[in-house]
Amino acid sequence: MTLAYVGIGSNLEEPRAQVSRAFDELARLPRTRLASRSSLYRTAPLGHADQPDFINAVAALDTELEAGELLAQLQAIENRHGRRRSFRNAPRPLDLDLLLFGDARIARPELVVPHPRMHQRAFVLQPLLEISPQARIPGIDSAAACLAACASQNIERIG
Ligand code: A4P
Ligand code: MG
Repeated sequence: MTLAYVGIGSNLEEPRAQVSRAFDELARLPRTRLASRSSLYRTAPLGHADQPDFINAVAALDTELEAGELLAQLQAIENRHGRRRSFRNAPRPLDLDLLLFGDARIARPELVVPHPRMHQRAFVLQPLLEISPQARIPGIDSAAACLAACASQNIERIG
């Protein structure tokens, strides 16, 4: 059994509903239990700035899946939400990122864990810390220390 964390993001087509549905779908994954869900957060877009605000959240999963199997399940959920892969950081109805997979460090072409940008993103770190105050990012630092370095990013808890 592995404790994994998944980052959820949406900024198209009723983002709050997309994120709520994503939690329900994560809860139904095979050989997996949804251990906790963060609040929802409204966050300013990072990267490509000319797009709507995001709703972000983080889910904790207890899973017997391998990391690659879990990534495939996340991509299947994204596709069911009408995800079209256009350009990097494009607006999207649903983005699911595998943030942490136990204390694993993975560097495959299709899967990098810890997620390589999570430690720079308040929209990941704040919901992660809400459900896991002691979280550590293997090879980097505690999530709390990383969040302290992202203080300028605009993020609002909306419940
Ligand atoms: N991939 C590798 N590692 C992982 C991982 N740990 N989790 C590969 C998920 N996927 C991983 O992802 C591209 C490829 O990354 C996949 O084929 C997978 O094999 P994608 O989801 O198709 O493309 P993307 O999401 O556009 O790119 P990327 O690099 O995942 O973007 P990010 O870093 O996820 O950033 N601003 C706010 N406020 N909130 C957001 O949620 N999200 C982004 C997207 C930008 N700005 C944002 C937000
Ligand atoms: Mg992604």
